[in-house]
Amino acid sequence: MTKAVHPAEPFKIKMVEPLNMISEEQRKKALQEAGYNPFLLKSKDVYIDLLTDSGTGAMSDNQWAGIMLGDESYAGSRNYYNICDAVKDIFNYNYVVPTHQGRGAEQVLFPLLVKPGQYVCSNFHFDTTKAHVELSGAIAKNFLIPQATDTGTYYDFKGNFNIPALEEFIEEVGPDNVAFFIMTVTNNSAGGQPVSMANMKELRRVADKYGKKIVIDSARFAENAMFIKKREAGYEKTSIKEIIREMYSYADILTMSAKKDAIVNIGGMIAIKDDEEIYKGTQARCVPMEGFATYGGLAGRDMEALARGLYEGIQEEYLEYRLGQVKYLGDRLMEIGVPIQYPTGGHAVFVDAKKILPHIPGDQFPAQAICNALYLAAGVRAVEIGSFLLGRNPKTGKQEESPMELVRLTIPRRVYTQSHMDYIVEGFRKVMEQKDQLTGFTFEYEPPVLRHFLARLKPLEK
Ligand code: P61
Repeated sequence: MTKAVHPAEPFKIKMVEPLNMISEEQRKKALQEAGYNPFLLKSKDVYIDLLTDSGTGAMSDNQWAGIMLGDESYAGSRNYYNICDAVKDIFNYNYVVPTHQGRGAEQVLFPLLVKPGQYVCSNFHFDTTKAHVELSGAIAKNFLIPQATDTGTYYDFKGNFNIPALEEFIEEVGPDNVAFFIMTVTNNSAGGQPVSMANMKELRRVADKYGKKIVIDSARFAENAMFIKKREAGYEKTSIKEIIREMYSYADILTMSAKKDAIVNIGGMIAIKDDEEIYKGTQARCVPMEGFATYGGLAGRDMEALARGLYEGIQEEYLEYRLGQVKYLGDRLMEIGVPIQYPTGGHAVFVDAKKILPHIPGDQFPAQAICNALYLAAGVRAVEIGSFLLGRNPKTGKQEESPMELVRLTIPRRVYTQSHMDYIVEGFRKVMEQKDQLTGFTFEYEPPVLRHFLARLKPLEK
């Protein structure tokens, strides 16, 4: 194993936000009051916040300057056209409908693409995506590759769509029962793992064979492009923008939570390559749900920050630092014996809780047990990506079996430094010392949809 190296930041810090550390006694109380669910903690009680990389990034001086140029016209704001220009330039897509965030794009778009009872097929639906597929009356089906769940073994593109399994499934249920394909880049639930260009091309072949559309769930499109540049033969010298243009040439539509790779605190969009009918449909649905079709729930100033963020998020120097910081944390955790999804993904280190706590079964949420222990030990807030997040089968009400039980240490963009990463590692060292004493959790309150946001838990006896 090579020694972990933290990359130098390609920026300097002009504004700071103080952090607060409460005592261990106070953390115990805070966690109890939060029903052992880190989503219900108050952020003032968190020292380092790794809950998500969504909307938590630091905007640049250039983006803040753009905020002052917000055109708050109800219709036809110039900032909307700046997004359209950026999207045309970066993705080569012709039509844009802004939305307040990623799930806004999903709720506007999906009902236009499905008939009730059809399947939507993905390399992996993130939870809001799955929820909106189901709300539109369809069934979400995931096609991970086997390497994705073998956390300890290196594979370049663990995020790939399992194409042979997809084709077999289509033949089995019949093409008419499949609505469309959604490719998530990077594959968040598999560990922020990238999808290769070859895999995208292959999905296009299958889509053409059956006459299906491809949507790219684009939250982390730039990180995915950087992985292609670093790992896929033939792309070493290709610019990130050219890689992105090729990725999107194989798809038809994108939905985006711009709160990730476009480095804004709020925002999202649907963009469409050239299908005017779908564009008109999304515009019409956007109006009652998100807002007029040239602002979609965003202020003009938010749209300007987004247009500028799209360019900042694809800078190669920045992406080198970004992936390097996440790798540093992963390497350091491995040095102290923490099993992780290897190699590290783009936005987070995913710790394999199944391996650390083999005594806690999936339906008692082992990864949640580690999140809670980490908060108590160090004031670090992580998030469970496993059975707790996955939820129940909507038909049978049974807990779905999660292929992995992961603790996600999600790194906000341009926010934390090497010392913070080192501090997180020390927190984990403490958790590893107590691992055999940790117990599972059960529900005290379980909401019917996207339960993990608001659920309350209680610890089980040993
Ligand atoms: C995240 F705990 N992700 O990873 P919106 N697609 C993809 C996402 O990662 C994603 C969305 C669509 C979040 C925020 C989050 O249960 C949770 O802008 C690949 O959040 O609406 C969001 O984009 C939706 C965290 C979402 C959660 C749901 O942290």
